[in-house]
Amino acid sequence: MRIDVVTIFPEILQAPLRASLLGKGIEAGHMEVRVHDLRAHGFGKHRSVDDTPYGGGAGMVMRPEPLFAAVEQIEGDPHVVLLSPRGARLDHDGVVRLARHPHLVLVCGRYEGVDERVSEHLVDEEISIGDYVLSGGELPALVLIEALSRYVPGVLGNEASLESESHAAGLLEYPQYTRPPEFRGWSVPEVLLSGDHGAIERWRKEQAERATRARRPDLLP
Ligand code: JBZ
Repeated sequence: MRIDVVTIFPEILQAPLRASLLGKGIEAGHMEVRVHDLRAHGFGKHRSVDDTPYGGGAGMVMRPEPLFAAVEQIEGDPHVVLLSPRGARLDHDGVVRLARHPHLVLVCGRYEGVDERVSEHLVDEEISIGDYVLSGGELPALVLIEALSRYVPGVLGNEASLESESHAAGLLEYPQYTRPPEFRGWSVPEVLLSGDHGAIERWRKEQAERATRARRPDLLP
């Protein structure tokens, strides 16, 4: 899978893309991520990429020309995604669907938004990671890249652990414990120390259903 990111803040993306499992997957060549500085296509001494909104109003709007130039200089036939608060909310099914595209371009919005001609004629779809206010699409792009990386063979490392995870299975995870068996008087549930794998499996299923009912009833069938 190949991902190109277009942003005025490449430095927000760089360190997270090098770290952790994701960084290793990229380093190993399972996934290719390139970050493009939108200001390379900006106007004037300050390489400006924004301007005041027609019709008036507060804030600035991203001009179309730098965004079209940045995306159109990327070779291939990518699926172009704009990270935007006006986008469809990202969920597990959305990640799986986007992961089927071999080549994505992620365009990070900034300022008060992007010129509507970008949405209409450059971008294939708009995605939001959730209903809270952010300053730009860079962190959402990272969230999407990490979520996508789990569906790229080789990046996760442990393919078997994918399917059992929450959201993939439609339930929250059961509670996990590790050593010590007692901490400040709080004990690990006896069944987990019993060695009875059937009983452990039943307990975990029951706990996953209980947690989902209490915390995320919207996930239940
Ligand atoms: C996003 C103007 O740039 C923005 C601002 C907020 C924002 C995004 C881009 S993407 N929020 C989200 O995923 O919710």
